Amino acid sequence: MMYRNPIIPGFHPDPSICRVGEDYFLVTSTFEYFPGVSIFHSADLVNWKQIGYCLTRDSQLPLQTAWSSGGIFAPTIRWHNGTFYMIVTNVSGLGNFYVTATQPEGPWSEPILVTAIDGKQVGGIDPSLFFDDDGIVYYSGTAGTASIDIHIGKLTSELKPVWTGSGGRYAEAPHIYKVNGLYYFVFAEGGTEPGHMVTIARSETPWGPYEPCPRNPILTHRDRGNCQIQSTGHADLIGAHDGSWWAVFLATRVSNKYPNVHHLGRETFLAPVVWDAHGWPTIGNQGVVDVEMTAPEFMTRAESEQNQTIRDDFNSDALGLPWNFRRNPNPDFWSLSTHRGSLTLKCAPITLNDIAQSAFVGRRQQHFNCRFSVMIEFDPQAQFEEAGITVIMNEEHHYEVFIRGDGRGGRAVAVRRRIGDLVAIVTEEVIEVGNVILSIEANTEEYQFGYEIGNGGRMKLTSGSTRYLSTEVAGGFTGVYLGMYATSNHQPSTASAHFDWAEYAFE
Ligand code: 6LW
Repeated sequence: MMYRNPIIPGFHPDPSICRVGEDYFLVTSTFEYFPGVSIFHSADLVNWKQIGYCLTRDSQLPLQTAWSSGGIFAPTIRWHNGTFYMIVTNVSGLGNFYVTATQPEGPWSEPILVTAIDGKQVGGIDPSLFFDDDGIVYYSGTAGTASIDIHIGKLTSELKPVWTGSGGRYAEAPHIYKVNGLYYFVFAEGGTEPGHMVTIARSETPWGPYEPCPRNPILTHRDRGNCQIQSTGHADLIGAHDGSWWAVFLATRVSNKYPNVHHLGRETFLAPVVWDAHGWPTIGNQGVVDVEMTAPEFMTRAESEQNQTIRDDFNSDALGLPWNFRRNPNPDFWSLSTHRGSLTLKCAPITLNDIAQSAFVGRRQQHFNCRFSVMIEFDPQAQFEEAGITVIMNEEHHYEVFIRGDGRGGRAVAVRRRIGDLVAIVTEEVIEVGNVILSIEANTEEYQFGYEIGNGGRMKLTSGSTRYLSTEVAGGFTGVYLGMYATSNHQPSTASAHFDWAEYAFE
């Protein structure tokens, strides 16, 4: 059987994986989004289901002032003796820390900060843990490798650069494994852009000296300019329960029209790992991976995630797993109980342009071709009161279709594009009273904005290019989100918008 990459589409970078018997758990980075660190379960390495988040409380995830692409960088997940450990960096708050849980769905513990022997917190990013057979636990990160007292998070040796990589820039994402009695040290190098790669070295002790693999890099698409898959790197290896080996790693997908930019973020990919007679691993086809690859033998069903419509009627007391806030939610700005059966967002003074907790609830765009639509009830009294839906990469790069007061006692539907310091309302039409369906329809090249009111049928407004929301244009480490928002544009207001339902349909 074949499987398709990415195994987890949309903005899900820096994957890390662990196995408990025949169950697999995987975590990914979440940056400024709340809750933090998505956790997935799979029984076959191909079909993944999100089961929760590791960081769900403000005390675990201070992001109030996180800039876009700040916050939560690359996590590592490990399981040892009945306990899950998820170690990660919050570059906007807690630094390097870990949380533990006995059940992967949580609850996860309060953060345990990683401190050096001098008592200062350990710096750097990309922390990882390795549990050796002799009971010693090792911490590795961009600051180096040391042994750690895993009960209190304190290093018990000096941090050492045990292997510094094969010479590529940005040696990061270290992980240590023990395979057939040897210690293997995996790194990402080259930066997370198209020069990205995975390299490996081995040693008889965790401390080195490490001998680099003669075939480094063991995974890269840096010279594959025509490939739809770019920037492969940041891998974590896993020995499966049937003895086969696999790598999960991040990569991006580009389109024919825009081969040098990507906007869906860095996604999670899977490739087979084969160990050669000399004890060195090969990832994929000599370091190259495809969209379609041969599945693990224990995969029993093909993927089911095709042509689906995911609808949320907001009838439950809690937000569904796909929904996120930008930074910690402000409880005054959102509610599922004010207007039963709908998500209420208050016209908060904060706008999507501010590095602050706005009234926003959104989900990842995970597919090139998709449609995000909502039914909104909103009666603005003033022009500064607006609510609608947005496709957003960061504060400076987003498009929205929204309703606002028309300045003459009525209301209007409008489309705004913000691309860097160019901000423009590109279309605006007066609309009658009543519920409105707002929609953003995406293909690889553009977002088409539209609305529907009464029996008027679907009205097309203008469109916006996907290119200007790409990482290469907007910067950062995330991918675009589709979300609902409301704002009073820094004015005092008591208005609210009610979203009766939201739908994400994809091909
Ligand atoms: C992460 C680093 C990287 O910490 O990007 O691709 C950084 N690799 O290892 C943010 O995801």
